[in-house]
Amino acid sequence: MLSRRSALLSAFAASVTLPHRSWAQYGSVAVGEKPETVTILRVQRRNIEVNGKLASVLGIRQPDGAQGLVTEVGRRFRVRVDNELDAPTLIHWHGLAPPWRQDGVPGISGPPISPGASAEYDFPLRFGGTFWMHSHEGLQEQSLLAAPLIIRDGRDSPGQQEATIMLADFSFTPPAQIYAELRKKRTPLSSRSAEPEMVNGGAVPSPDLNDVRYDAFLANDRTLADPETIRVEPGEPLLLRVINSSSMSAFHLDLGALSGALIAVDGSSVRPIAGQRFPIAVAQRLDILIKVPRSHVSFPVLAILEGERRQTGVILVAGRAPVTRIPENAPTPSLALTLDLERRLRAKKPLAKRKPDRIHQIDLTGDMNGYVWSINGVVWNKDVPPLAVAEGERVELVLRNKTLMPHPMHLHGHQFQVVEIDGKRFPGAVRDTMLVTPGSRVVIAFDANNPGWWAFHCHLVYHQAAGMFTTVRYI
Ligand SMILES: [Cu+2]
Repeated sequence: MLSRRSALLSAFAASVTLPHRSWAQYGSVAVGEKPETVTILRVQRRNIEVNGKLASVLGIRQPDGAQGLVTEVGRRFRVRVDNELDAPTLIHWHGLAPPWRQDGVPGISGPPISPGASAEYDFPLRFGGTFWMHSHEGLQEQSLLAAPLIIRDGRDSPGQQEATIMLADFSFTPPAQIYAELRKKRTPLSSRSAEPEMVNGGAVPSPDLNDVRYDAFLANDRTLADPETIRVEPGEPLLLRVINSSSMSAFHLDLGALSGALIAVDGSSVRPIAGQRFPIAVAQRLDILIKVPRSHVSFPVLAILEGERRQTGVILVAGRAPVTRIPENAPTPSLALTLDLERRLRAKKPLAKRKPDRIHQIDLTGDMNGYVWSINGVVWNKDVPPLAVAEGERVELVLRNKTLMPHPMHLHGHQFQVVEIDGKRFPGAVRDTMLVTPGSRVVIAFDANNPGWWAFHCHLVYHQAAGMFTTVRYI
């Protein structure tokens, strides 16, 4: 565990120098260039301990055990993914803007990687920030097939203290079984309250939040019964990179006695907002700058499940401070996530002011009854026509949530800006994943500058599997 932990924290990790070779699939290498440095990422099974029991999960590790990848802006993303599983897989680089064939979405960007096979990636990294990587194949994400992808840039100083916190939801029930239970017919609304059937990681009758009953919530693979403790330097600033890699769970990140400044969301800088609690929907990231107190203290950084008391987190330990046990339930249930903070966020580098050339109306539709989720009333299938865009256009997507559940919507291959919430126009955050709360109307804008065929979907893994998925295609 120790080596894995230090890997998560430090991780300018092992790269392997391969002999000069051609990159037939993804472009060529000029003759006389230095040998390529290729980072190998192995997709493999691994064991962790959850609630005192061994859990077999999946992961993405370098040969030295480092999870994921830390690299720098301006370098190329040169990676070989080795599939060491006994099933096909494909890894998506969440938040990056690669050529579309390297985006890692089976059936859209290309085929999955067969067991025992590899795939190669090579593209320039034009912007930095806190990103992540995860399987886009089936329900593998629920088996923790995800890892950090940190791209340092001019915002980072060489010796800065930083810690990455990966949040996840975990069940001992196999993902396919969780999904099958969700798909079973729901009972009518009127009789729901009388039936508290919350068994085996299966479905909870409530239609609004948290429709999977998880066995644990993890921060860097651990629960609060045995949390990760992170040593920090008293009196020094600390950058927290928080990644919500959960399949279904949104949290309130709680800094406890500390306060921090939110400086970036989804890797993109915002005008700093001071606070003690920040919402984080599925697939989103928060960069929070904390001033570590001068005294020798330990303090938890917690993530409280929305609408509930259950929580996870890590313990920051400044100097020689004892670590106190934090309960796995908060004293009071948290509220559902709202867009209150989102309305206050302002991009540091907004898109240029411009009228949209093209607007797509996108209704988020579906029903807990039968667990059917869709876009504009259509469950995703290969015959659904893509949302057309043309290179050079400013595109706006008008998202209206017609359901009772919040949906974190992720656009692949582009960074978009939040430009309107419930009729109020403002230059909001630049993101790659936007929460659309029940009943709300959100407008996001992007410049069509990355030709290809791209996924656009709800990032709740079972909603995506049930059909809340569509594509954007350049014409
Ligand atoms: Cu959804």
